[in-house]
Amino acid sequence: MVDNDVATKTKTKVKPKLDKPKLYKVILFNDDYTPREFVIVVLKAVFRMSEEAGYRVMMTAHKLGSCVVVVCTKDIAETKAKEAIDLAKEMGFPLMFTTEPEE
Ligand code: TYC
Repeated sequence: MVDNDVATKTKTKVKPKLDKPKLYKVILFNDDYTPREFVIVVLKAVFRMSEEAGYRVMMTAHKLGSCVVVVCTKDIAETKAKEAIDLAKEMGFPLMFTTEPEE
């Protein structure tokens, strides 16, 4: 017998296509009562922003009425928005954040 019966196996790689997780925006809203400095404190503490980034986001909300703070997964967006609202509430400020799906 000739020894040429080399096995030729075809390996099929299974690569399941997972749906990309939908992304959500966290939106900051302006109000007439929360001090500017405190808005920056919240943005730095909850969203790990630098002073400069926090200032820019705060001023954008202040001038235009709202500003997107971050885009992330639904879970993280909802958790961060709640943390930020709670921190402001503790200090007696009506600072508001909401989440909404990105188009
Ligand atoms: N408008 C507030 C003030 O003049 C400051 C402020 C800025 C509040 C941005 C909320 O999202 C905000 N004290």
